[in-house]
Amino acid sequence: MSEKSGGWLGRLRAGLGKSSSRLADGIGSIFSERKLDSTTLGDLEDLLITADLGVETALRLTEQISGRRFPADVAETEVRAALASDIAAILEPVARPFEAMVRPEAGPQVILVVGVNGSGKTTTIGKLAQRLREEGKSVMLAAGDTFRAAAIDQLKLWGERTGASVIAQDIGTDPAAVAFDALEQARAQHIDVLLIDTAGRLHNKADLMAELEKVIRVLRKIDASVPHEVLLVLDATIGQNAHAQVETFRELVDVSGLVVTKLDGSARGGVIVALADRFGLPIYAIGVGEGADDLRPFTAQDFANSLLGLPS
Ligand SMILES: Nc1nc2c(ncn2[C@@H]2O[C@H](COP(=O)(O)OP(=O)(O)O)[C@@H](O)[C@H]2O)c(=O)[nH]1
Ligand SMILES: [Mg+2]
Repeated sequence: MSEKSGGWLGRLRAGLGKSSSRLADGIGSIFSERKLDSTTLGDLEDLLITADLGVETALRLTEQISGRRFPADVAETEVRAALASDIAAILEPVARPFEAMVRPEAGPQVILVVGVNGSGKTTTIGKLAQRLREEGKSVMLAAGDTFRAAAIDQLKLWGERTGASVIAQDIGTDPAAVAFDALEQARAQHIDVLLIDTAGRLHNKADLMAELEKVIRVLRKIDASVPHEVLLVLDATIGQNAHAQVETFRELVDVSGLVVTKLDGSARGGVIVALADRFGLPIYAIGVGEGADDLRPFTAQDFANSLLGLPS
């Protein structure tokens, strides 16, 4: 995969800039002039909460720092390094880079992609298609967001860009019909991976649930083992609201993993730590830009170091 200016770690760093400098500067000002004691530990906890790590996670991380029995005049860089390693330990179990399944003759691997409008579903599908194509897989995209014509066109464009075939019907078509048609064609054409786009109109939760349930139900008429993955795409810039989205979508569908997007922007990267700690869902990849190559595996120590402004 091509490395653009600074590489993905550079872009992740730049994206995490806000969260990262807030944390690094904050720790600097807490520990540079003052001793490590219950007051400074309280300040550290507040800082972690402000950086989107969540109350419970912030409390636990602070307790772990306290438990390390640092000398009272500990250097702030040592506190940062310790935090990075504690955060990496939280992230390690969920950092599971997405792997395509090997399914000879058994039909395509089916991946249903869900999330609210604007979270980055269609773009993530495009990026995944790009990656899978580079790995030599055949890929089909199903335009299951039939609510807006622009969404269908956007998916078609990703198909052209990546060499994935696209199954689309008219705007307003039942998404389940599109998904059914796509799976039949993917099987007939011996496609390796079928990625199914969906609409994310969360303001009508009952409708969305019915829509997603129907998509899954009709797909299972063809192959009872599908979908193999339900990817929930989350926009990192929404911060703590990501928790509510995970909870809501888990009520609607059996989410198997997360992709967190827009970590290149004015990101609020701390939220990933809170999500990992609270839900334990695998984080398959992160989005660090709008381009085809801007999907990256999520790696625990790199991410933790970036977040704390430390070199990797
Ligand atoms: N900067 C940045 N923009 C992204 C990323 N992922 C998606 N976007 C942009 O976010 C907007 C919404 O993405 P889209 O895929 O259409 O969201 P959907 O409604 O969930 O399908 C688009 O302008 C995308 O280019 C990312 O990782 N970084
Ligand atoms: Mg879309």
